[in-house]
Order: sequence, then C-alpha cells, then structure tokens
Amino acid sequence: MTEIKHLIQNNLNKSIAESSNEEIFEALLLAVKELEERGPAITGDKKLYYISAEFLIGKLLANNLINLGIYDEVKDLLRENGKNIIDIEEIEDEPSLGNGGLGRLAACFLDSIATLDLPGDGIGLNYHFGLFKQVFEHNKQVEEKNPWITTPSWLSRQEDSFQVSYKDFTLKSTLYDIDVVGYNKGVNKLHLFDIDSLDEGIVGEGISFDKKDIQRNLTLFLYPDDSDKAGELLRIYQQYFMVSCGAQYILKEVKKKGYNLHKLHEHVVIQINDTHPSMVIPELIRLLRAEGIEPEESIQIVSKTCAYTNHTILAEALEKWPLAYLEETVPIIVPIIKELAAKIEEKYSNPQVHIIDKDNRVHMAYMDIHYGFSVNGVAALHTEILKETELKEFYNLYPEKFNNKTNGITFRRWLLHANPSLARLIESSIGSEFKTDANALEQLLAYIDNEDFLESLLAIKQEKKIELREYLLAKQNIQINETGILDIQIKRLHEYKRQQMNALFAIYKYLEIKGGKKPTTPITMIFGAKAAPAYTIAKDIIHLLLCLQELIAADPEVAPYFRLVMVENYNVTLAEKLIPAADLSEQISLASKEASGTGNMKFMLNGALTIGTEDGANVEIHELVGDDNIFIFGASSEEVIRLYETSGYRAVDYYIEDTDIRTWIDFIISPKLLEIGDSEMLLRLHAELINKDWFMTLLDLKDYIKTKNEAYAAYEERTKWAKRMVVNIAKAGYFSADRTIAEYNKDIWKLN
Ligand code: 4GP
Repeated sequence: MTEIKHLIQNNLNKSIAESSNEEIFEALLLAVKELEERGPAITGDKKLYYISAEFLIGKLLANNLINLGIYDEVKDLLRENGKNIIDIEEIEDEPSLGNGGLGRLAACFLDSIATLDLPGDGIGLNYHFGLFKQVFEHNKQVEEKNPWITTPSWLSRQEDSFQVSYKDFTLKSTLYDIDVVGYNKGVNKLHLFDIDSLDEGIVGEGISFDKKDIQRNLTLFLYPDDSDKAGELLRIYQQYFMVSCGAQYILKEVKKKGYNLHKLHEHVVIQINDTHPSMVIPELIRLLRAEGIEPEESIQIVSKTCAYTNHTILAEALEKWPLAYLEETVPIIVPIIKELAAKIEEKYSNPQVHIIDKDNRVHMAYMDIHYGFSVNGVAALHTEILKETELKEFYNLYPEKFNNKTNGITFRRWLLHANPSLARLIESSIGSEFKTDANALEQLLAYIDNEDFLESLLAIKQEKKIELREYLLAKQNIQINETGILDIQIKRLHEYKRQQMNALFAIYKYLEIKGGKKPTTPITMIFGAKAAPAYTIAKDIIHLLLCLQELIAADPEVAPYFRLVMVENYNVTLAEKLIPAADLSEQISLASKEASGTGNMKFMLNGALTIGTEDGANVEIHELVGDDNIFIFGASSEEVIRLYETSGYRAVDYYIEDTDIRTWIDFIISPKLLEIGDSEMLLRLHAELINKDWFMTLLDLKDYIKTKNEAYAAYEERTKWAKRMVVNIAKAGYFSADRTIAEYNKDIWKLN
C-alpha cells in the first residue's frame, strides 16, 4: 500500500467506499499535514519573512496534493472506491484571509518561494471571520461573517507566545502555522498570530460588533470598517499586533540559530507588503535596543533588513495615521517614530518627504522608503509612475532603492489545478518542462497552424464553459448560456476598475437588441466583485448590475441573445471555475490607476483574450502578445495624468454633448430600472457619473464599446480566435510567480 493510502486508511475507521465525503476530506487533510510535517524544512543562512495583512490562500487540499506530487494518485484511489475528488474538494471551506490583489499575490509568492527552495515564511493574522461573506438581498450586497476555521483544519497551534503592549493593556499572542509546500520541494510556514481572548460571540447582526473591545475583537475580521475613529484605532491595534509578534518571532528564531543580532541583516530580510506592516520598522528598532544595541546602530540594522512593496497609487490606500491615534494605542513606539521623523527633517528641508506632515499625520509609506533599502512597484508602468510622479521626490533622493518587480501568479493553482484538461493538452504537445520552467510554454507557438491542436483548445474551452454552467446552476441557481462568448470581469469593486463602464456597455447592448439588432452569437457577461462595506458608490454599482441582471433575464426579446449575471461572494474558488471558461478578460481600469493586476495574467494563461487599457501589467501583456492578440482601447496613462493635473476632465460635458452617452446614463434612472431597483441608490449613481466621475468612465466609454464590438466580432472567426488563444498561452510564461520571485531574490533578498 502506498504511503498516502496508508495514512488515509489510518485516519478512517472504515473503508473509503463506506466513508462520507466529509470523512474522506478530514482523513485526507490529516494525511497531507502529516506528509508535510515529515517533509524537509527549507533552510539557509538567510531567511525571508514576508509580512502581510492578507494571505488569500484559497482552498489548500488540491493545491497541496499537487505540490506533494500525489494528486493523481489520490484521485485514482478515490475513483477506485467510487468517490470523486472534485466532490471531496468541495467540502473544504475557503480561508477568507484576504481581500484582493495584494493578498492573492502574497499567496502565490509563498508557493513560488517554497518551489524555488528559498527559506521564506509568511507572517500575518488569523482572522476568524476574515473578509465578509457577500450575499445578495433585493439586488443589494449584504455582509455576513465568513467563518472558515473547522476541526480539523490546516492550522497547527504552536508553542510560541508573545506579549504585545498597548497603552492601556497587554495582549498575549497565540500562533497557528500553516505549512507551505513547494512543488516537489520542501516546506516553509505561514505564521498566523491570534489571541486566546477573542470572542466570536460578540458579533451581532451581519458583521457588527463592539469596535472598542479590542481584547475580544482583535482578530475577528480583516479590514474592519474604518469609517469612524474606533474602526481606525482597531486597524492600528491589529497592525501593531501583527508586526510586534512577527518581529519578536524573527528575533527569537535568529537568537535560537545563534546569529549575532548586530548582523541581523545578513540573516534576515523582511518584505513589507504594502503599508499595513510598516510599524515593523520602529518595533524592530525598539526590540533591538532592548537587546542592548545602540540607538543609531539599531536604526542602521533595521534599514538594511526591511524592503517595501507598493501596490497602489490610490491616496486612500497609502496609510497616514494621525500621530494622536498612535499615541492613544501604541505609545511604546511613538518616540521612535518621532525620532525617525526628526532625523529626516534635519536632513531634508523639503516637507514633501517628511514622515510626519504639518497636520501631524504619519505617512507610513514614507517611513518605509527612508528606512528600508528597497522600494518596488509591481509592474513596469506602475514603477515608472512611482518614480516620475507619485514618489518622485523620493526617487530623487534614493534612485538606487527603486526597482520594478512585475507581478506573477503560480501556475500550479492557475493552470495545473484550475484547468487540468488544458495542462494535459499542453503536456501532450510540448512535454512537461513547462511545469517547472514556464518559459517553455513558448514552444506552443509551433502549434499555431496545427488544426488538431486548435480544435482541442476550443473543445477544452467549451468543456470548461459547460462545467461552469453546471456549477453556477447548482451552487447559485444562476443560468448561463454555454454557447457563445463568455465575457468576464472579476475583481474587487472599485470605481477605478470601472465596472460601471462595463454596466453602461450592458445598457447599450440591451437597448441595441431592443431596437432590433440581435447579436449573431449569444453574449454572456459575468461579474464577480465585493464592495467594501462603507463604500457607498461601489455598492450602488453592484445594485445597478443586479438590477440589470433581473431586467435582462426577464425580457424574452433580449434574454436568448444576451445575459448579464453577477456571481455571489466572488472568491478564489469561484475564480478557479470562471477563469478557465472565459473568452474575454475585462481589464478596463482607468490608465495609471491599476498597479498591475494579476487576474489579467490568469485569464491569459487559460486562453482568454484581454480587452483592456494600457494600464498596469496589461502594457506588458500587450508587448508580449502583439497588437493582433489583444484588444486595447482608451486614453493613455500620460493623458490621464495630464487631465488630473489640469482638471481637464468634466463628465458633465460628455453627458450634455453626446446624446448616446446621455441615453445610456439616463437609463439608470429609467422607469424600467426604478421599478426593479432602489431609487435612492440609482439616483445617487446617476448623479455621481454626471457630476463627478472621478475615474473618467465617460472619457473611454465610446472607444470601449467600439473595441468590445470588434472583439465580439472577432470571436466568431473561431480558428483565428483559437490562434490568438495559442499566442496568449504561449506568452504567459513571463507571468509565472517563479520568475517574479527569482527576481526578488536576485535583486532584493539575496538568499543563498
Ligand atoms: C493590488 C493592486 O490594485 C493590483 O493592481 C495589483 O496587481 C495587486 O495589488 C498585487 O500587486 N492592490 C491591493 C491593495 O490589493 O489593497 O492596494
């Protein structure tokens, strides 16, 4: 009997055939954990700690089986016993430890770090209810708690415990680890800190709870509502807890290994993922001083240890905490923050680079840049914008610190697991090298005129659409049409990502069909997105989409040709089903605003064609696939930046001057939609689009409609389209997170 079979059998007290899917899932989970614990830990003289408020890891069973190299064996074993591995995978609850891009990126990175055999652990928090669960009621988003921790679980409780001191109390941490197994490699850890005093029972209606009861609420939710002061303070409590536990853990490991703390930077590198973990800088300085290291030297050591990644230029996400809030919560590090700020003020007179501004707010990113040794953006265009515009003053001071690391995704999850049929087709054509060297995908270009290959590719897409149709019907009672084009926009809801522009396209298409112009190929538009609970306009946009869904589905003149659906509670699991089925990938952010995007890479890898602006990593996708294999539209980032600088965009002008645009926008408050929807929400969105439209929807709307119609027309030429799919898949190798991580290691981490 093989090892895994033996372990599963040990964990069941009956045969596999007689066990329920739940029992098999639990037995498998325990068996996988045991194999991981036996696996070799990845070691080295220098270690990376990736600190992040989010790790959007997704379900782990299939992922870990693949990385352990036993997925097929387990699948066959289950099948021999009358079980289907897909049904077992369904049992697992998805950990809701992340929100969007930066969290999913952190998860892909952990996978690649272990796969490249680099010693590197994640450090984060063990949120019990994670990011909220989205449900739709009366065509509106409602938030509920999202419990995911079950018994047994992937979490393993550890002995380590640390004290974290706040102004009025001290908290004692507990630690849970999750194994991170590389693809046919050793094991790293994701360390998630928590508190024993947490009380899940304090959560009332929806996701409401007493925000001031820190000792009972600290790790309940990721990104608790911060629209009031108590919410902001809670975020500071969470962030400090994460970094203080992380820093104490790091020093404990370093001391245990017998390293000299004066040489910390030779053994440790800390990657600060966005600004949420920025307080690790003063905290580590404080801890080193407590170990007897001189004040100035402790600053020098930390500055050589910490590196910062920026994920967005949106002002709202660049955290600036009022100094008074820090004094109220974490006074223990405030003197150090002031000291760090004072040194900068002494050195540089330019107030634009000061850490504490004239309103006494602490700019966390600025602290990272001054007191870290590396600053990176996440796509070529994004890094250029940081250097030339957003962080220009800092780039002038420290050009050597700035570098670009274009994002990547793990192909284990986004190809091998999400699309095994495609992986098999690729393997049978070019061999298995692509599994460890993604660049090998380029060999697929040799198949561009191979009719059998093209037919197989289209057949797999069709198979994935059918699977998706069945899944959505069973899980969400959503009807989609698997014939025709599947046009998908899935990502967090934000005005800069411009789901509202796509909604206006839907209105245009609906009216066109009503006017008698029927599409020759049926169109299905799919959306998936959560809106931050306090983001009013984002929720209004969801409302509009859901109202349109209802209107279109109920209209017999339109429904046979055109559907719009919004999936509920979009998450990693749904992404894994949606992306392989997609024909068209919507990446339509206002140029300059999307730092990179990573969904764009997942779609491309699965043979969808991109319709997008020249933004984020779309620019690099465009360069790789060439003009003929992507649908680019809209204003350039330079034009957009100029419009912001000159206040040169006025949405109302478009509304007044262009009758088409006026018709589509006014449809939002047409009797048909008002009958279905909430007039307050629809009126507010209508007014917002005309009077504000901060992310310039109307600037690109007409070009978008024209380009999307071209894409739909191109879809009808099936062979030509299939060739474009080949180019996209073949060129996706560059976006493997293995490549990204190799670059981080070469330029920043320098692990052996
Ligand atoms: C996201 C960016 O919006 C996205 O463009 C990028 O691909 C991703 O980070 C990973 O780098 N930012 C966030 C955030 O998720 O919270 O700022």
